[in-house]
Amino acid sequence: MITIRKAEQKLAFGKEKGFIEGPVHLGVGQEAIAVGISEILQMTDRVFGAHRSHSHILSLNLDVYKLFAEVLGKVTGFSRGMGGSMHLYDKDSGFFGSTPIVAGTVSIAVGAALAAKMQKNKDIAVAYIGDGAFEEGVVHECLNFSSLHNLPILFVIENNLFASHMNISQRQPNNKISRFSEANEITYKLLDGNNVELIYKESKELVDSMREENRPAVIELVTYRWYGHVDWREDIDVGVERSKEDIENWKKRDPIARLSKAMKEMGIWSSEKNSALEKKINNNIELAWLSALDDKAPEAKLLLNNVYKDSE
Ligand SMILES: Cc1ncc(C[n+]2csc(CCOP(=O)(O)OP(=O)(O)O)c2C)c(N)n1
Ligand SMILES: [Mg+2]
Repeated sequence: MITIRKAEQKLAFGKEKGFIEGPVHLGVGQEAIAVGISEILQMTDRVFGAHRSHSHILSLNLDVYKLFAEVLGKVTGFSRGMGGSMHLYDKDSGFFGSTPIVAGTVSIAVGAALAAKMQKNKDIAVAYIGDGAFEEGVVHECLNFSSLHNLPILFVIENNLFASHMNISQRQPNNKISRFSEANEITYKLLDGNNVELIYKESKELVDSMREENRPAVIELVTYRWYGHVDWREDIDVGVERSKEDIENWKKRDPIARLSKAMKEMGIWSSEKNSALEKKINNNIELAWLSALDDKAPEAKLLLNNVYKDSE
């Protein structure tokens, strides 16, 4: 969680200082979700994300250098520098892709779950879905289809209460999104999205039974992003329901500080160990950033490669 946070904070810096060309959607404050979920996955599971997916890919493959290179448009990146922050892909670790089209990967995740069921290998698909993405019609078709056809797919709702600059109270009559799973007779859990231990335990229970029974499940995790919708700004000036006070209150529920405190109370962690770990991570992040900055961009003539299946 600390590595993911510091990597995203480095991207915030890189964007603000003009090193990064494309937009970066940061999930600082939401790290517990992907980390808690990824901990229970096996390498052959099929995970799909969207525009805010740095934590999704890093929690499967903590290669910060490859993420930095990708976001900086370098050939050494996860998608060879051709995707940027919103088109991340790392098949070897099970990250089957992200795209900026809101809810654009959810039906593909359902297809991956159908394939897993046909292959009978007990793999599952995971679709990360924002509270805004959940308002897309295709998600409801996906819930329906996966329930009817008994598909092993975990719909992970990252409910950070915002879709771009609009609070959920301006978009929905009720802020509990998991209520839609009842309509499709899908098991669901509604949890504190800033408690990594809880997320791990509760989703493990769901996933263990999904692997056996080929059923979908929904897990809704309530959280908050510290930055605004995109890049490094806080958005308190554009968000109708987002104030400095809200951000400060949510920072008190910081998933990393909470875990650290709980571990200290159990006697298995200390301030000294924490500082040493942070120092080591800071060094790694700095090295990864500097080497990615030094790397080359892909050659222009490669631009159309990979557009069609058989192109070189
Ligand atoms: C189909 C589509 N509609 C609209 C947009 C513009 N857009 C980008 S992100 C976003 C909000 C998504 O909110 P949510 O799913 O809650 O994810 P979050 O940004 O909170 O992580 C919107 C409307 C888009 N990229 N694609
Ligand atoms: Mg949201």
